[in-house]
Amino acid sequence: MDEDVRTGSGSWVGSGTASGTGTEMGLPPGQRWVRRFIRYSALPPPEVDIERYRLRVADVELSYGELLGMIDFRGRMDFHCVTGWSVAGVEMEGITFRGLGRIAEPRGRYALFTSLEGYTSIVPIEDYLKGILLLRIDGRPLSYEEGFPARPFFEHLYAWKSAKWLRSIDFLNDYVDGYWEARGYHERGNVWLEERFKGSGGGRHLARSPMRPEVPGGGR
Ligand SMILES: Nc1nc2c(c(=O)[nH]1)N[C@H]1C(S)=C(S)[C@@H](COP(=O)(O)O)O[C@H]1N2
Ligand SMILES: [Mo]
Repeated sequence: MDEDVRTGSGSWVGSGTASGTGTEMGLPPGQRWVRRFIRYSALPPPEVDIERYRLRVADVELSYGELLGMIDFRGRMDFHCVTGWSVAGVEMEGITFRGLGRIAEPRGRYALFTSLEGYTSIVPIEDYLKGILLLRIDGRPLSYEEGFPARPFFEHLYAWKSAKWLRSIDFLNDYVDGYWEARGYHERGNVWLEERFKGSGGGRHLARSPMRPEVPGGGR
């Protein structure tokens, strides 16, 4: 696997229909494969009213139906949590951020993601352009626990960047911390470069408990 692909600049983005890489990518340093996701929610999960839902991308608002109509990516990708667990070859469908750029052009140096309940994450714009707006997993819509209706996803970045229950995307010239970045995690979070914590030194994982099974509103 060449270095280009490992840093996430594989050819799948932009071609619209390209394939994900699944386990061919191998396991990034310091990770271990697990079979099941651990569902996290750092903040109390939100209510989701899909009829009223609009994703705001800069100054463009898109309904869930409009988003589904824009899907241009389907493939398998690996999912890596910074705490060390990875899930291989998840079948994902969504909208490439390159494709979405035709409707809401990315400007600035960073993309900031804000979730319905207030969780945030941030990625540099070069990384943004390698990702997708994830809408479907395993051939069906995201479940509520998976962040329905939408979340960004970047195979080459740790999964805390993948903000569930996404409400908006803003393009910024100046860096701001998201939820975990404010707690010491890295500005970019590349899994192949092990960008777990800010600075080179280290840092420690903070406790995060799995999402409680009972969820308010029940989604949908
Ligand atoms: N809104 C929201 N999104 C979030 C989080 C969160 O706490 N709230 N946790 C992040 C972290 S640390 C990980 S590893 C993944 C976990 O995704 P999962 O809950 O679908 O397994 O979601 C990310 N997105
Ligand atoms: Mo995570």
